[in-house]
Amino acid sequence: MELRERAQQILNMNWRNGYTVPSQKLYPFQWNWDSGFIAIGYAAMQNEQYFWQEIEYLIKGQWQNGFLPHIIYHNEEKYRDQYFPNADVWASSISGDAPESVKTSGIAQPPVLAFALQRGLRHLQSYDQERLRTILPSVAQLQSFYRNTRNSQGAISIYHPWESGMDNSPLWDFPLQHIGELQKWHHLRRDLEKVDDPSMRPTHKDYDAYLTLVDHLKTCNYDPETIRKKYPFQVKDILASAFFIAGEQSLAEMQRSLDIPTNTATDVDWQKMFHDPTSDDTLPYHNYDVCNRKFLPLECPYALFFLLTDHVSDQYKQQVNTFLQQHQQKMSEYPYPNLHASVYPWSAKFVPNCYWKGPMWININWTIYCGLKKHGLTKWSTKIREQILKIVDEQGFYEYFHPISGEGLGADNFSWTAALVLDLLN
Ligand code: 9WN
Repeated sequence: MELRERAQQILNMNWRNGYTVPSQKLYPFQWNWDSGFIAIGYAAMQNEQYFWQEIEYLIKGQWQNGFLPHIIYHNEEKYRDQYFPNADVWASSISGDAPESVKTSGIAQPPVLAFALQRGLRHLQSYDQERLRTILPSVAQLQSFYRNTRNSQGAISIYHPWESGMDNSPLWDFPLQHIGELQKWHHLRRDLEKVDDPSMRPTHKDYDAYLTLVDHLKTCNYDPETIRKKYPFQVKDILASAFFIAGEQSLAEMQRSLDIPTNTATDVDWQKMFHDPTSDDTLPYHNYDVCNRKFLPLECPYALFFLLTDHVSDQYKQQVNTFLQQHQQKMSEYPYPNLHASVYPWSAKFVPNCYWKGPMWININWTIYCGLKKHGLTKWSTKIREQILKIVDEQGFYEYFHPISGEGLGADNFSWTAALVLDLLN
């Protein structure tokens, strides 16, 4: 069967009458950034109904203050025992802003919605403008939430490793050492029963830290102002910032297309916000730990994400070019030398088969591809596109891939892998 048909079959299989689960076994609810990528896949299939519904179901979980949680627990009672943390752990109702109609988590994920919505619309041959008009205020509210509560001149702070989407990346090791005593929560985990090799998942200590942070957030009643003053994990994050800034642009363009006034941010200077003056890296842009006042360098593709944004300097583009040359050379003996690992094999922190500590993820590579293409760096974007299609064709629609052997790892029939393949084939 052709790649396109296999991808479509996976999305149809993971569709749950309004939204799509990331994978059948591991993740039984709707996840925020997964949904953005998945909606793009439906648009690339010209399935306009599923495209709109995926986004509308995501927005059902939006809080009154604009915040969009990372998990929307649709059909919560049916699946509550299959995933930890379940909705009760979050107790989102302690915030007066949480919706009553559906339970949600209390943290976010990279804000991909505005960018994904616009990319999806570009795939559709024609679309219902009134449906877009109805959805746009929620998207605008989400962007405003970030602009007003998480933002320092375009540098967006995240409050939890799960908010980054890259849960156990070594990026969070240092800030997690400074969150105080850990409570014991890991005995409640459900994920380890569902995977073949538990060593590929986060450790028990990671889970204790994740849930200890949830307790801290509940103590702040999920109130953005209280969190900003008292909460121990605050990191200015490049991926969240890049999607926020790109989202501002997407939102403004969609608003203009419908003659809606826009107030998106233009005073964004990410290059200043993330530049680490002590770094001699080819791309000297790193996440910044706000609580402990420290840059968090890691050999990983993070600094490439700014390509998603409109305003990049010629100097940055040259740095990117040099960085990609070096990357290709170092990867030359491996089967997919232009794909980016979540942590590069030459880093001391690299663990090839452990989740976000080494494996290659399709959404990360697709994001880099989009940025390279946007800025005309097509020599590189073409290679990434070809190798994403090749790895999925040869290894399957996995959640992540071993960067040295290419082997598919984690969940099979993974929704965003299928959706982003459809985007690339369009
Ligand atoms: C916690 C659903 C999500 C992705 C994340 C990925 C993983 C959850 C988990 O699965 O996280 O949110 O239980 O491990 O890290 O990026 O959105 O696919």
